[in-house]
Amino acid sequence: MREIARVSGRRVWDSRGRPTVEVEVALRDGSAGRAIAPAGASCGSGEAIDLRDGGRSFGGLDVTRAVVAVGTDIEPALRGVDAADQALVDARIDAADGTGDFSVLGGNAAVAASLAVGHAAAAARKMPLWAHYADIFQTAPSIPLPEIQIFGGGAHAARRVDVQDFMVMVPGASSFDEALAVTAEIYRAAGEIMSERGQLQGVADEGGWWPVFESNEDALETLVAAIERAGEVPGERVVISLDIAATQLCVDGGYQLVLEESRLDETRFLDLLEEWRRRFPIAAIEDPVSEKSVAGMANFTRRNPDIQVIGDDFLVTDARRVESAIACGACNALLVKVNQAGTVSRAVAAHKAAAAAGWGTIVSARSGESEDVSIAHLSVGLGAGQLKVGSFARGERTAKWNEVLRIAEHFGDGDFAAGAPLASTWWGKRYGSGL
Ligand code: 2PG
Ligand code: MG
Repeated sequence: MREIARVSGRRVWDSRGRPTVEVEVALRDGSAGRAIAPAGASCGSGEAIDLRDGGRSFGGLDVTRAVVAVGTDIEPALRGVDAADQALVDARIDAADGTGDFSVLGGNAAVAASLAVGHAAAAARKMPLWAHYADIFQTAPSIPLPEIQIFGGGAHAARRVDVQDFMVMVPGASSFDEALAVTAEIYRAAGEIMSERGQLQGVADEGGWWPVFESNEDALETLVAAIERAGEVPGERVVISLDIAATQLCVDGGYQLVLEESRLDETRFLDLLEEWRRRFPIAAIEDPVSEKSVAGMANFTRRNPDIQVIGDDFLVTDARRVESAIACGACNALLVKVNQAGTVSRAVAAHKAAAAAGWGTIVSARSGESEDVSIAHLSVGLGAGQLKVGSFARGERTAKWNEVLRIAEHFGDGDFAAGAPLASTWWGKRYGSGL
């Protein structure tokens, strides 16, 4: 019996130098596990509450209340529970909070505890976390296609450009290692181009180059140039993916583009995105409209059935929102962020709801991260086809890519998702059956 004996919390630090919650779980058999809560900057309003102290310390972002809740509420709720019973563990955490949005315990305390229990259970079972997850959630593990940021923008770069993530995917790669290697060349080429133009100014929150551009199109043109300089033909092995994070741009129902000094209504904004996808080899767009605009999301998905339309702030890793989006044809892929949901079980429920409808799922990190690699294991264990953890620099990002490289050694090349998640997109139709 892998009974939980002790659950303790501590304050640690994230990649933005902000406080966050770490939870450590010890089992009666001596096994232990720990996990660290991540934190977003561009958050959906329906996310589990990231509990902060307020006041003056650390800009109000201290986590004393959440850390205390681990000892006063979460430990008593979990003591004696079988750590391998993640559903019961998460139900107990849910009940201890009692609000549904984790505003009492803090989603940060809840998610760190939920993940830490999985690590402890996997240790007790003497198996890797990904294998433990695949077993308890009855999923088929696989190695995901990475989605990697080259330029950071939006809320991660002081709104220097409007679009938040300019990313690439290498669906034409034959292994995870090859996908990373191709991306490394593109990342390097992009840095060289910025340097030659005198525009190299370090990196944004997730390790992508700081976006010194004249316009959003300038960023896209530079990305295409970097792909070419890396010796690739844009749109063949390599495609572009954008996270618009449009909720952040939305003011009074219109979309404000800072560099272009324009304000567009939703129809004209969607026209602009469609113009970009005609000009550039874009295979996926995340949050193209505000989280409030169900009609806009359904409209964009209907008009662009041949790209991935991914819901992040729009769906907040909530199975019920996924079900209603499926019913009205909004989105065709789900971003899975465990801390948006608050527990692993809730995140897995959202993943399963999406996968059952034939949607792709992308397990994702947050802009505030740490050395914690739980989501690398979750993406493999669930067989989610894609993984997004930011860019190719900074240790909190490479920790996750490197962990998947290690895990992939237990798999064959045939277990790499490669372009399969993009099968229904224009890329899949053009190249999917074999490059
Ligand atoms: C997103 C994430 C990661 P944040 O919007 O998808 O890029 O950002 O963690 O700030 O919400
Ligand atoms: Mg997003």
